[in-house]
Order: sequence, then structure tokens, then C-alpha cells
Amino acid sequence: MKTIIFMGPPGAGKGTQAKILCDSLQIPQVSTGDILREAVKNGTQMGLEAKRYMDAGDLVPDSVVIGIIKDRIAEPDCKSGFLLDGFPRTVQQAEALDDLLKSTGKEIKKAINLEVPDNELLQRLLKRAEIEGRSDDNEATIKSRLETYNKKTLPLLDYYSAKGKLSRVNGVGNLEQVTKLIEKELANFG
Ligand code: B4P
Repeated sequence: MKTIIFMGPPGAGKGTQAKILCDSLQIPQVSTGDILREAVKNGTQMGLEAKRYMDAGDLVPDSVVIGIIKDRIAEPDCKSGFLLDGFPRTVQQAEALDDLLKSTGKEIKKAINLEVPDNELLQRLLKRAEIEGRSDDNEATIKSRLETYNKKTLPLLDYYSAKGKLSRVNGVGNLEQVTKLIEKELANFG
């Protein structure tokens, strides 16, 4: 069962690498960021609530994203595995995920953390701002997203390390180089 988590600071390349890996592993990419942006675009109640947090560089409340994941991984395409891109982002989300999986006899096999220094992250996200115009890719919000990451998401590394599931991967380099490093970490797992 291929059950993988991609973690890392904003702009580390989670979404970029998740797409590549999901194509080759033939499992769905489950990105909470993409699901939330779609809800914002569609103007749903959940999207309207989420937008306030996203634009401020804060995390959307745990109860909202845990609900999203619960529904999404229950869909038929997730039956034989999935790659979670950007979830969990807090210890509470990780614990809820473990409980959800346990109830269906599954567990996370590998948590990949993509590591990129802050100055490079800032450059990447400012560049993306020019290309895609995402409302949370401006300098003030990026800095606040990085602070949120350090405060709320970094403790997750200890969480997965203690379970022997964490792999730290250097996210600096061209796309192919980073993909190769991730593939090496994912080799030999069922
Ligand atoms: P996400 O959508 O997860 O956004 P991200 O962290 O900015 O993206 P990512 O790391 O995937 O970067 P990408 O590959 O695009 O979250 C957005 C917001 O949603 C959060 O701030 C939060 O508010 C909310 N949210 C999402 N999940 C949540 C959760 N679980 N709980 C609570 N709130 C949640 O790469 C960035 C850029 O770098 C791209 O332009 C790319 O082209 C470039 N790039 C990638 N790899 C590169 C490389 N090797 N070299 C150079 N450039 C590279």
C-alpha cells in the first residue's frame, strides 16, 4: 500500500514533486492546498472561511482540513494508496490521520520532508507570484507562512521520526535531481 506524505515549508516543491511522483507511482495526489483553492474559486461556504486564513498566511483550522481529508481518502481512487501533499501540517492533523487510517487497517508508510533554505523559498514564491498571481504569494504573507511553518509544522518531523518513517530530502537542485532523491527514499517500500 503506497501511503506517502509530502511535507516541507511553503515553496519547497511539494506540489511540483507530488505531481511527478503520482504519475509514476499511479496513485492520486491529494493536496489540501489545491482542494482549498478550488473551494475559494467556487465561492463555497468552506472556501469563504478558508480564504481569510490563507490570505493571512495562517493555517486553515484543523477541523476543516481533517474533514476534507476524511472525505477525500474514502473515495475509491484512494483504495490502493495516495500521496498527501501539504497534509498533515500540525500534530493534531497527524494524530487524526493516524486514527482515520487505523480504522481502515492502513497506515502511513513514508513521510518525505523537502528541505530548502528560507532565502531560496522567498525567491521561488515571489517568482511564482509573477507567473500565477496567487493571493498568498506576496512578501508579507510568505514571511508569515514561513513563521507558521516553523511554529506549527516543524514539530511533525519529530512525530514521524519517532515512528521511523521520516526521510529528509534536499529540495535544492533542478526538478529531476530532487525527483531522483525522493525516488531513492521511496525505493523498496510496499
Ligand atoms: P499549499 O498549496 O500546500 O502551498 P505551498 O506550501 O506554497 O506549496 P508547495 O510547497 O507545494 O510549492 P510548489 O511545489 O508549488 O498551501 C497553501 C495554503 O493552504 C497554506 O498556506 C494554508 O493556508 C492552506 N493549507 C493547505 N494545507 C493545509 C493544512 N493541511 N492545514 C491547514 N491549512 C492548510 O513550489 C513553489 C514554487 O517553487 C513553484 O513556483 C515551483 O515552480 C518552484 N519550484 C519547485 N521546485 C523547484 C526547484 N527544485 N527549483 C526551483 N524552483 C522550484
